[in-house]
Amino acid sequence: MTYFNNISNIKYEGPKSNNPLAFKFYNPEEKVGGKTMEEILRFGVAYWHTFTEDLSDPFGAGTAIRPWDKYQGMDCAKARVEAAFEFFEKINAPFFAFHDVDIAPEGDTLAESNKNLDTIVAMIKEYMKDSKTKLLWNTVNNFSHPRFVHGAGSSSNADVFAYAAAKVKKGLEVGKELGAENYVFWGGREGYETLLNTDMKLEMDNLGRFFHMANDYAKEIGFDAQFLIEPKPKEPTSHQYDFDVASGYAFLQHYGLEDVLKFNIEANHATLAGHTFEHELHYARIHNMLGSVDANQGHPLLGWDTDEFPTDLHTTVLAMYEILKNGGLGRGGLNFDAKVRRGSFTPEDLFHAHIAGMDSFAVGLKVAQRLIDDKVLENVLEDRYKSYKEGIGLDIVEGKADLHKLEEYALGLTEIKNESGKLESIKAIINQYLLTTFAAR
Ligand code: XUL
Ligand code: CO
Repeated sequence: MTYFNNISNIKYEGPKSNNPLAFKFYNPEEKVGGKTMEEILRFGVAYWHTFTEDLSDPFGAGTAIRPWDKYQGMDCAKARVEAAFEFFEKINAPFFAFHDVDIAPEGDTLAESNKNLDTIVAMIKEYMKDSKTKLLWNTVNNFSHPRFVHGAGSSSNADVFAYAAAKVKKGLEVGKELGAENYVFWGGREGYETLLNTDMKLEMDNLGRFFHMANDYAKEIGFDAQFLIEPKPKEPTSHQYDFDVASGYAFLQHYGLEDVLKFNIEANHATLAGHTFEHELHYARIHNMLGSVDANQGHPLLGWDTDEFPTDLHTTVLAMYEILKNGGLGRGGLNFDAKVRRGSFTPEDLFHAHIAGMDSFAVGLKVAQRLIDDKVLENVLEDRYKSYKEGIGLDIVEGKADLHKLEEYALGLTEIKNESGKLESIKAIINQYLLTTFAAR
């Protein structure tokens, strides 16, 4: 059975193409800085937004027209797998990602849920044999069901902790079975609403224990995926324990987990935390903790996780700059944790959305590579911090200065001269690179 009958494989046609069902900038085979775009960008399709999401919002019912929705229960889950692999091939996706409940319905008991999962995982495994699309990561949904009302690994109820742990155990087995490159932990409800009824220390300690147990079990079964933690400051809880990369890193260090997990950084989570996407990528990169990316964007006027497909080119340039400076994403990728808008309800919109996102990151990649080749931002930093290359600055960075020495130096200063940070000039140069990279083509 096929589901996207009026759509053929999406091809690269170049910037002059008028075909909405073609890539204008993403040319998978094109080399940028020695590697193909496909190798660098490692795009992933998010199962939940593309095949499970019905596009409902708090004020209205779902609008999505999905040909597989004529089926129910396990039949629908099976139809989704067929549709997913047709979509992966047509959009030419190297990767996909899912939560347990995206691929198989939960049963009345854990054993029944696991049985449903086994059936669908076996089917996915069969489809993967004839597909180039690999599993970027899987995870388990330990936040939607009412049992997780007080959290999962940080729940006040030990039975829920146990249930959540059992779901992760199964998730790790599923990841191993399907050869997942990574395993993600997004702490959907790992936080709290109010300190009036919360033992924060116990909850955080338990969360630390939860990650160690998962790591021990992954080792036990020989599942060697990279573990990733995905920070988000709020939503659904008002205080999430992994607020952003900085607080997440402190948490990992405190619980001896800094060698166990890296970060899966989501653009919209970064902006919800009051950071830019590039801030979060940069913070992870300079600590060698950048693992993977959930590629989306928020709405500048809305204060919640709108999960839009990424189209802001300025942001994709700065994101790809960080990723290239990181030496790529390793086993990670750019997973479109993004959904079409409620008004974009046709199956075809799923293609338009992915094309827009893939093209936007392809532009970002090419512009960022040019910025790096021309050392544009490296020269800015070199010049701005030159005072640390000699004299008292060099003494400071080499640890040869103490407060006595610095006081003596400061007393001898007759004037302190600062130089311009040239911010407007730098922004104009980035615009120039953005506009000229494709101008001649
Ligand atoms: C929620 C979110 C999740 C994680 C996986 O904001 O980003 O979809 O990516 O659980
Ligand atoms: Co995400």
